[in-house]
Amino acid sequence: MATRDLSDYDSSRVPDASGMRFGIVVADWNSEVTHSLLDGAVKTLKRHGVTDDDIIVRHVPGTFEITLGAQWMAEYEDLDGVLCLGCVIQGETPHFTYICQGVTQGITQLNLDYNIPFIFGVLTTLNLEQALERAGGKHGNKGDEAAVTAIKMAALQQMMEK
Ligand code: DLZ
Repeated sequence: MATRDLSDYDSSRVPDASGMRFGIVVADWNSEVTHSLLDGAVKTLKRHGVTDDDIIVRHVPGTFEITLGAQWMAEYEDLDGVLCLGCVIQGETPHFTYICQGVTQGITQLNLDYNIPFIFGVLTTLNLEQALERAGGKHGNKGDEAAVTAIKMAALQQMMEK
């Protein structure tokens, strides 16, 4: 299997994010993984110009709760986008499938209902090892990718609004 860092990106092609304001909703289930995603997302937002004051972090118990947490973010904060971070690891029951379907459909619906981007930064893996590899391990950090995607989408909206 390839060991490519999936988070590789050309930082010169990421728009300047100074003045942008983002919410991050992070699930605390599998926190060893999700808190690394959070660290990556915050560092990447700051690297591109977002200030600490413009990064609002809220924790929810599990990935299933991300959708409502993200909706509350959009309702109660003035934001350019919301990053949704979670990690669902396949177990022995179909629970995995239901949580993945719920959060995928939930975040998709939020993107259509609100006029800001909601970024899907949820790992869905077969085991903990695969998750850790994508949360600061050999495959990069999905939190970094979520941050870059959020900035690009917010910049696109600003450009189209003009
Ligand atoms: C219940 C559950 C299970 C089995 N697995 C995960 C998981 O791998 N990742 C995750 O983020 N959350 C999991 N949860 C919790 C659900 O997301 C949710 O918090 C509960 O079902 C309560 O609604």
